[in-house]
Amino acid sequence: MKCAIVVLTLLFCVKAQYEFPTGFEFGVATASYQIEGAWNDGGKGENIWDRMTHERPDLIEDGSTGDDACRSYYKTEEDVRLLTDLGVDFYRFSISWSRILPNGHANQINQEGIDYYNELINRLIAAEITPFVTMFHWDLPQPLQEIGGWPNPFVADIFVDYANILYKEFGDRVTNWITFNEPAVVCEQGYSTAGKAPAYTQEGIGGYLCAHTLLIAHGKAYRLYYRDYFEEQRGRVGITLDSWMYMPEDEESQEDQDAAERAFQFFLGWYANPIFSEEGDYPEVMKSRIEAQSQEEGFRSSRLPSFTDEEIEIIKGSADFFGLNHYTSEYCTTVTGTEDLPRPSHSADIDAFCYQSPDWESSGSSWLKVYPEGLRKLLVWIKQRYINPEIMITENGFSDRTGTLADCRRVNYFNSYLEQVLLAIHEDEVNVTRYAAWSLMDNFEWRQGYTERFGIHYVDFDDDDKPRTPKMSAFVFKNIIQTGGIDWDYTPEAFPPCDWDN
Ligand code: GBH
Repeated sequence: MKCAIVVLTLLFCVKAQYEFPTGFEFGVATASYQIEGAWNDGGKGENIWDRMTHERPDLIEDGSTGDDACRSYYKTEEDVRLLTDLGVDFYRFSISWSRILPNGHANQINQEGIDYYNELINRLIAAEITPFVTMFHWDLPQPLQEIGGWPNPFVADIFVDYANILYKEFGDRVTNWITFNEPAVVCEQGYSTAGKAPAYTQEGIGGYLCAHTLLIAHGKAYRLYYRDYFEEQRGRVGITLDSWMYMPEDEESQEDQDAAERAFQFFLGWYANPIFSEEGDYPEVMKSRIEAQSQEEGFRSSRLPSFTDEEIEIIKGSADFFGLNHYTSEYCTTVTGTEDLPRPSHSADIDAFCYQSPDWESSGSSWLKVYPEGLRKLLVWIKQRYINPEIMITENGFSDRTGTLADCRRVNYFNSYLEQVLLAIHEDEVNVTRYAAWSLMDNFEWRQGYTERFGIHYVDFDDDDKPRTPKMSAFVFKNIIQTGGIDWDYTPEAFPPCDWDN
């Protein structure tokens, strides 16, 4: 017993010595469709999530929509007050394309939409909170879906026109831009597996076409900023990629190492290699495997489109920082029964079987299991593969289905994951400069509707006014921001202490 106490104290000392470096910034994140509501107010046009939730309620766990969500469209003052109370350095939110350009095209600008974001941005600046703006967090204008959405290559320039308007209207005050949130989800789930709107099921084809347009759109939007705006606005433009940590099931096995590597390359490398690697373009393993599979399947050419040399150059190096969303991890091994996987498909192309350890703590989301060490390993992986980029963690968080205010499990999640960030910074010298908790408040969790809650503020969705209440995690996060370190013993007033043994 004595030994255990000594060990615990030692552990505590080791943990307690690290602090976030001066200049490290904390924030919280949200996305337009998940919080704004006002789906048809203020001149906004229809987007693909409006369409899907209205026409296919069966695809949403509780049959709900984002029509009202958290009503943030009407609550800029209140939301900025929550942010001020937290003491965050920045607020990561997204702009609804259909609110700015109701039909998706730049020929018709909706002034009311511009006014709304101006109000939000100005309030943030008055509160000394940096606006960190995502241009696209999944809510494509419906008229652009009707011309095919992202698999249509013409959508790239239509996006660049939209980006141009955002730089022009907001760039005098917004100097932190993220073009896309999680392209792998947009493309693979949107166009191949129906996990997100528009819920197409063109497996092995749709996702690759979508990604191709999206990468070109990103590269061009980045170049436009440096051509026309940087000199005056002096901002930064990046992209947010999502990744799990993929680990070999058996560390000694070459086959398992290769399986984890393929999973990495087909999810993260798909976007990171063209943008952040020395050579640019899709990862070799994607090019060769998809080519071979396509041939076997009788396609006339690879299902993975190829970039021109000029496109490779436009995309290569087109990010001033690496935005990273991370929640969970997986072990990978080789698939023996590839015959069972649909052909063609992204998963058959990968040919790896990845799964989560049953020992990891579960959450309110089927896919989210707690493995904090995965974040540190992933940060090191990114540092080594992509020339040590500046990494901003743009999302990390934990869900439950209860909405409890005494959310000790969420507090544990933040403390443990942030501890791993500290280790990555101090022991592995990973250049992490920002951390955003997902999310400022409970919100519309896509196909899970309002059943899964990620907020550090509770939202009462049964009340028409959607009131927000801080959970314990909000106070703990505030304390981390204030002190620059993690304190496991910190118990905010009015909450019972958490029992970390349970
Ligand atoms: C983020 O995606 C999103 O950016 C954010 O909008 C969202 O609210 C938040 O996470 C919480 O989910 O159901 O097994 O097919 C995180 C990455 C990718 C995780 C899709 C869930 C679905 C897995 N997400 N994934 S599954």
